Amino acid sequence: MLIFIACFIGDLWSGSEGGVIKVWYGEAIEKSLVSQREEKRKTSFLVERSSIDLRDMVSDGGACPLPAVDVKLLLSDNSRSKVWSAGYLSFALWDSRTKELLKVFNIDGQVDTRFDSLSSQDPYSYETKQTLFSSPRKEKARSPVGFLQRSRNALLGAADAVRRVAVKAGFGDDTRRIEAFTMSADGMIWTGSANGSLAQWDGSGNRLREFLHHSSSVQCICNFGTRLWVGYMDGNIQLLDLEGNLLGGWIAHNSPILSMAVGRSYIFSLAGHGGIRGWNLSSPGPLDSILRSELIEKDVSYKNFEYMKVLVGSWNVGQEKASYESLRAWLKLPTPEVGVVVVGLQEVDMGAGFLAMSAAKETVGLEGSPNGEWWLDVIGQILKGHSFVRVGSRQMAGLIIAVWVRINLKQLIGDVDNAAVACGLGRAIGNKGAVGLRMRIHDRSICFVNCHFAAHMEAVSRRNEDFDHVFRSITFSSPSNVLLTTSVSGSAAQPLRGENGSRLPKLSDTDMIVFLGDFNYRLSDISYDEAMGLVSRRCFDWLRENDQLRAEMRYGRVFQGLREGEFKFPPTYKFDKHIAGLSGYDSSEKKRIPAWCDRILYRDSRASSDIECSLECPVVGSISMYDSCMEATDSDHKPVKCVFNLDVAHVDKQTMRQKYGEIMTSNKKVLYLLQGLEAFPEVNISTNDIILQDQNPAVVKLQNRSTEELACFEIIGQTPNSSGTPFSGFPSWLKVSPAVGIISPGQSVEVTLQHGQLRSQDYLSSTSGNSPGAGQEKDATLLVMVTGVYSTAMRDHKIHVKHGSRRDAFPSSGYNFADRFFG
Ligand SMILES: *[C@@H]1O[C@H](CO)[C@@H](O)[C@H](O)[C@H]1NC(C)=O
Ligand SMILES: *[C@@H]1O[C@H](CO)[C@@H](O)[C@H](O)[C@H]1NC(C)=O
Ligand SMILES: *[C@@H]1O[C@H](CO)[C@@H](O)[C@H](O)[C@H]1NC(C)=O
Ligand SMILES: *[C@@H]1O[C@H](CO)[C@@H](O)[C@H](O)[C@H]1NC(C)=O
Ligand SMILES: *[C@@H]1O[C@H](CO)[C@@H](O)[C@H](O)[C@H]1NC(C)=O
Ligand SMILES: CC(=O)N[C@H]1CO[C@H](CO)[C@@H](O)[C@@H]1O
Repeated sequence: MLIFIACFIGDLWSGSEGGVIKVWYGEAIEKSLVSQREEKRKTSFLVERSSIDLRDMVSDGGACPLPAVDVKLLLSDNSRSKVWSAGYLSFALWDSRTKELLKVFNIDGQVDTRFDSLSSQDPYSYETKQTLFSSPRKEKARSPVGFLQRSRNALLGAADAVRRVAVKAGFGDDTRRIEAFTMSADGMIWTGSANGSLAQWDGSGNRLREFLHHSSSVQCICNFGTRLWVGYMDGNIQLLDLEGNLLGGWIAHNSPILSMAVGRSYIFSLAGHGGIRGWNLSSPGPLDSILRSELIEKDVSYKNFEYMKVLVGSWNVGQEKASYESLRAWLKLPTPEVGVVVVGLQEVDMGAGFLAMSAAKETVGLEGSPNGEWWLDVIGQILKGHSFVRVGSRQMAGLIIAVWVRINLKQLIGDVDNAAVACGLGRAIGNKGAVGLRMRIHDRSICFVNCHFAAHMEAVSRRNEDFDHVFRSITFSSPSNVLLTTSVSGSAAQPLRGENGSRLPKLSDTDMIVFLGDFNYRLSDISYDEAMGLVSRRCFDWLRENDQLRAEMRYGRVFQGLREGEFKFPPTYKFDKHIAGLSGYDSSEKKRIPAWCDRILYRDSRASSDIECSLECPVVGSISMYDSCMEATDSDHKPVKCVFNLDVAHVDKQTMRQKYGEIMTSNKKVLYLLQGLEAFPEVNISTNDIILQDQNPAVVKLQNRSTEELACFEIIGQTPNSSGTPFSGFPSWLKVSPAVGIISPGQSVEVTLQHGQLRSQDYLSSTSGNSPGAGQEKDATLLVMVTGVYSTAMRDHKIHVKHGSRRDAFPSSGYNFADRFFG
């Protein structure tokens, strides 16, 4: 069974694999719940027997008008006495009283008759099911043979399951497929598909309009009042009015929104990772902006700052393994205030064979290599002495990035996520490219990207392109949830977030980015001898004038918006190995001109350098050290390091909640608005007593006496108090239309009540004495439930309905169940 619902007249409908739809009769269930203990067995048997297989009923000698696809969605339309069932690309519409199939149609609203051919494409046969589910049970005996047999069966079963998934995917991966279903307060039906589109249908299955507001798959749709909330696969929620206009949207979770429900003045969302958040029903709305500005005014009371130092190091290790002394010299902590250490290495592993292998590994999501592990281990050893722990790492081919944090800061840091971008051959091989780590410090996201760009003096534009490619295409596995974590309870934080819809997980979203690595920019317009001359006289300032990177950045061609600290260290490339000091520069025939290949650049949340750290500009970094490490002679590059002073503004959530509460209860403008939201729409009912004769309709007029508020109404049956059962509130002999709706201020709605067809041959009446049969007088109590649009606070009005009849005039229709069960 994939879904079941309680239809308004108390029947249970269920949808299962392969297009099976069953109905369990409400009367039978009700009887089984109230009957005496001795009768329990009999009555539950009756429930079982009362279920009918609708697929069976509508099949005619093997030909079935219903597609054999899993029935994943069911919806009961009280007003029109209909049930919708949906699966994959098709819908079926049923009469909920007679269980007649009214219509089968596809997602375009076209009545389609080609379903039989579709279903035969699914080769997952009954036979396969048998082997999958029954054979392991037979192997209960725990003999060694049994074990082998079981393992074999398990393997075969797994293979089957994989095949089945593959087949299903091939069959069911159409992104137009239906994923969600709801009926809105105005009686319209809304569906959402995997391609992100939403469609509005009328009650008879005519497709009216289509909307596309987001490209992620719709997972659930929820309606309350005049608004629709749509939950998407990527964790976004969007808010629409009943005309389909987008009112707002936000990232609600960093995993799919599985379900939403309304309770009191909140809408709650359930995410795939199990988290639940509540969002105020009235938001977005005018209250938000007032709360936002009021809260910002009080920010001194809840604003806090975290200060720490971050050491970032980069080294092209040239496929060597460094000595302990080199590493110590490079990663020496200048002060105990350093709380985070980020290390990026290039050329940890190279060689064609290794690159091909790592490219293959990338495609199946594996990473790391023995050399990579060695580096992480030795650096970890050194940092462990200062109580650092590693919180994340990523390797792609020769590139590694890893982050260690001091143990006492670990609680501030989370959501570590990684990414990799290949820039080598065909942008597929990782000999050049980038690996990144993103993490949250307090509520802010900080991202470190270790890059290795194209080599060679003349490849400047290629390097610029590499940067561009990395910046644009780097994607982390989960969406940036920075703004999320500022949430106090959803409601409080919502005013602090941008109101506008989806935010793509792009690098530009992060509060701080640090690019480190071997960018490979060289010195241009200078000869080897000139350069060596300047180096030996330590005239690095002069040499810097020839630096390609600085020139390209001045022209705005690369690292746009990023800054670099002043540096006084000698060029870090290219050295003969194991020769100390400035005399170590390339002495080979190639005479490569020294260059500052290895650099560290950054951007924080400031637009300009004179802005102070605040909640609006929450991350401010400044450089306290930028240097190379001449002591390390293991590679042809020298390592570099940069120490940042980092200020992170964050919110003391407890205090902020308190301030929020104070504003909510004392601010005049807020109170005035709240009063408006809470005002309850008064609805008058023209009559509380209705007597129906035969098939003659009676009309009840609902009138909205409020001058401002919309009123939503829904008519349900009152559950008999004495029986205490959840079923059979709504009389099956009564048609009420419309049973849901919205009344504008000052307007009224006429609801028609009519004696409808009795459900097909009330077979239970023969076994129950008090069930009103045909021709007898019947009565029922209906509840007209009225709510506003911003709160679930509800008022109900009772209507008593009596029906008398002069003739026995109930046409029988549908299937004769009495014959089926008792005949
Ligand atoms: C998305 O799916 C709907 C049906 O669910 C379909 O009408 C629409 O054309 C599809 N849109 C795209 C872009 O495929
Ligand atoms: C949500 O909004 C309602 C008004 O619709 C208000 O009464 C309630 O206090 C709000 N709750 C929170 C937590 O903001
Ligand atoms: C937000 O949406 C409004 C209305 O659609 C639009 O005018 C505004 O420019 C948007 N703001 C941003 C930051 O996208
Ligand atoms: C609506 O109900 C109120 C209070 O019950 C009553 O005073 C008023 O006359 C009613 N108005 C109409 C039009 O029924
Ligand atoms: C059910 O009936 C009892 C007594 O008849 C009454 O006290 C109680 O309020 C009723 N409950 C409901 C939900 O109407
Ligand atoms: C019955 C009743 O009071 N109806 C009111 C509904 O609202 C309109 C406009 O606000 C009033 O004019 C009606 O009197």
